This record gives sequence, C-alpha cells and structure tokens, in this order.
Amino acid sequence: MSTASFIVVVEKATGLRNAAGMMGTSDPYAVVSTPTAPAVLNERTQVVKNDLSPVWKCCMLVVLPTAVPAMLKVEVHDSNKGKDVSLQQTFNLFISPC
Ligand SMILES: [Ca+2]
Repeated sequence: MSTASFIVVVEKATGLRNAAGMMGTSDPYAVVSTPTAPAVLNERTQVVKNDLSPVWKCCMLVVLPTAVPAMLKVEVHDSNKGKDVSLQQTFNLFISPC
C-alpha cells in the first residue's frame, strides 16, 4: 500500500465555549484522529488551562494511504478531573490524492 506523510500542526483555537460555567474556564485540548485510515492515529495536544483561545502549536506526523481519500478529524474537549466534555468543536478534513 502506497502512503504519504503529512505534518499536521494544530496551532490554536479562538472563542471556544466555556464548559466550566460558574466553576471557572474550560481547559481545552484537541484530539486528532484518522478514522478512515487503516492505521488509526489518535493523538492529542497538551491541555491549556483556563483559556478559551488556546495556543497549542502541536506538530503531528500523519501517514495516510494515497489510494483512497482519507479523513482527518479534529475534536476539541475540556479537560476535567472527572469526565472530559466536548466543546462541540469538531472539524472533518478530507484529504485525497491529486
Ligand atoms: Ca475543565
């Protein structure tokens, strides 16, 4: 199977939802996955505490098959001591060979 490598930079987000309510401010992190690829990537950025416009500047190496279009999914969550909460910021990026 032929593959291509990509450097994905998850740089920042702005104006995220505050899921902490009166308890403070969201602690966002992003998860990057490749749900359609044979070798599933599931990497995450670091948590940025108390910030609705976090700067992650996180580089990830992604290897995808060139034969078929692939999807890159980016989801943003609020980190908590208990269960993390989705900040309802999800992006699906489709990548296909030219
Ligand atoms: Ca939190």
